[in-house]
Amino acid sequence: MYLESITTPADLRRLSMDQLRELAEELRTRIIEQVSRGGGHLASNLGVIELTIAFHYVFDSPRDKIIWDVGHQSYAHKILTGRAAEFGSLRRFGGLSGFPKRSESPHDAFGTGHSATSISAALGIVEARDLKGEQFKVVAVIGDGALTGGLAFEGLNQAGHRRKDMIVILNDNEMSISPNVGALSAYLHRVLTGSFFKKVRQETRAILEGIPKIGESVAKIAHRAEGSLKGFFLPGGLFVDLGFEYLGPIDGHDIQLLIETFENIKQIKEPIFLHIVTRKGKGYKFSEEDPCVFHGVGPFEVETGTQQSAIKQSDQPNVCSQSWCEAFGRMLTEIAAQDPKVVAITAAMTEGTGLTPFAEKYPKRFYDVGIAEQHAVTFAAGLATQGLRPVVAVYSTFLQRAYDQVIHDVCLQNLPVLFAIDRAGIVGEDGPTHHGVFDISFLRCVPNLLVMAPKDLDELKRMLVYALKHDGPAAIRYPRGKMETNLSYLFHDFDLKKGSAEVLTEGTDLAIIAVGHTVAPSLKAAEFLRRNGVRATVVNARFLKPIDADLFISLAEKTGRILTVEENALSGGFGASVLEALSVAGVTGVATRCVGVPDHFVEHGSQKRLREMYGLDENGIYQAAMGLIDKVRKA
Ligand SMILES: Cc1ncc(C[n+]2csc(CCOP(=O)(O)OP(=O)(O)O)c2C)c(N)n1
Repeated sequence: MYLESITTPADLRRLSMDQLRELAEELRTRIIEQVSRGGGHLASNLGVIELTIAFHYVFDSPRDKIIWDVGHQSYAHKILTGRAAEFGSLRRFGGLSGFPKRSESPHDAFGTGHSATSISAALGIVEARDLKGEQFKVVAVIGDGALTGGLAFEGLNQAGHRRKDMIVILNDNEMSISPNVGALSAYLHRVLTGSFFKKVRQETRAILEGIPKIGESVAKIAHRAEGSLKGFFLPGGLFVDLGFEYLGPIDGHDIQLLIETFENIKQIKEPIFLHIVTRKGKGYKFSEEDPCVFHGVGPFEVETGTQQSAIKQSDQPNVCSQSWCEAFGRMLTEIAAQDPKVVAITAAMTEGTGLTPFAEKYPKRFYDVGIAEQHAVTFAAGLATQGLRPVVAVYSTFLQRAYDQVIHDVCLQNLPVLFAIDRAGIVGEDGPTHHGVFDISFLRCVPNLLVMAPKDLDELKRMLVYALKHDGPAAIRYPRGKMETNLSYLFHDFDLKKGSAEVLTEGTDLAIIAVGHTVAPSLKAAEFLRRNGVRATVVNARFLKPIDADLFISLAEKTGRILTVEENALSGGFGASVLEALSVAGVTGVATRCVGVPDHFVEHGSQKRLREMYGLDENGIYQAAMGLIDKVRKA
């Protein structure tokens, strides 16, 4: 057992090569055990264990900096940098984050969670280092999936031009979450498989070994000549042309080779692009066989690879059997059968957004554009100009990437693009980089855009049909997970009318206006209130833009108390829009309270726990309502 003896990266240097290999296996076992208990990103972490050991063996973190792109593969890094004892708290509330986090450790040089940021961040650190006259190495580690993001190329573009001392390691496993797609991926594949490449490389070496040394080492001349030959003949030349010294591809599971390569490139003070090849899910049968399923997993049984979420739903009678995203994917596939103009777009999240059935049934009408949300949105705008009905299925947090495209390319031209915004609200263990708590605020100020939130799956279907007939852009937001309460017992007034809300229960003491899935806990809170003699009107907002201002104003006048509930930032959120409407209408003397996310980043933890913390569950809503009643009684 070597793991216990490693409290800082320097401890690695006391181990022999064989011991480092054993350590790699210990790390694998530790990570598999932990993820099997608490869920997390398994396959990506198993693929970079040797890379992580070699980095910390050769470089001197935290002086030297490693920037993990996305950061979902930083578990071994966390364990080797003094966090082994806390590793059991990974992704739990108050425990270690599942991503690098600057406040967690000086070894986490840059906070990540979204793709394609590593090269830009690394270059910023490099420029600051040089301006300040400091000496250290900076290494960005980026996957072939993350490299499909435009931001990565913006970083490469400037880094190659600046010709600074920095290292970019491409961790190429030919997988994004699902198999990587696009011309760049095909290009990297040619680099890996091209026997032509290997042959020319060997011949170049052989020729250049005969050239006498003139100042520069033969190896360096060979390397340069090889680079320029590559520019002529070989695919690896792309990175050379961008101003990098390209090295590789090398085996990313060979610790000795990695250590030797790192020792060598550490000496070079130019931009280096090192291409390593790894296997996603390496060392665990089930994740090697299905790295996509084991990319991000819930708890599972180590012996069989079976996930606990596969447990029968019938054990939980009040929970709908389908998650929001699965339901969305099924519904869109049904709608597409009626309307050939409907096309679907994802930015590398086919499975996550529930689009697998659509992709299987309509492969020609389905586009996985890579991790490229900005492109996805403008591409959709282009499709819409030609009379198609594009649906961009995207997580709320990743839509943040494409905000200008939403405004400038879609809404300004009033193009009928539908944004299916998944994981809206609190997402749980992935934490602050992934909570979708800003979309209402950043979308409701955009002209032409309709914004909707369904209270249940039936309404989701209605909204999809409605939005796909609407002559302009629309967004529908829905949460992560399954519906917690089955609302099918409710009467559904299914004629969606632009900007009109739905009154579910009537009472004269206060009005609770709830957004989307917060309708269910609001109805439960209203039941508790009734038991305490308080009669509440519960309204399903349905439209977050335009809102049903007339209804809300009349309820304010009738009840004198308005409570809004949303899983979004309170700043600029739905509640704020209701307060604006009351103010514009000159309604006075109304007690108001908005439940939502206050002005800070929500940490990681289970959805249940975080919802409790922010008063977004039935008890919290009940307490907020009682507070409003008491406040006015006392006043
Ligand atoms: C902007 C953005 N869009 C989507 C995601 C979701 N996501 C997380 S990891 C990942 C795939 C990353 O693939 P790669 O960089 O090759 O790393 P690997 O997991 O294969 O090691 C995606 C799409 C994200 N983190 N950020």
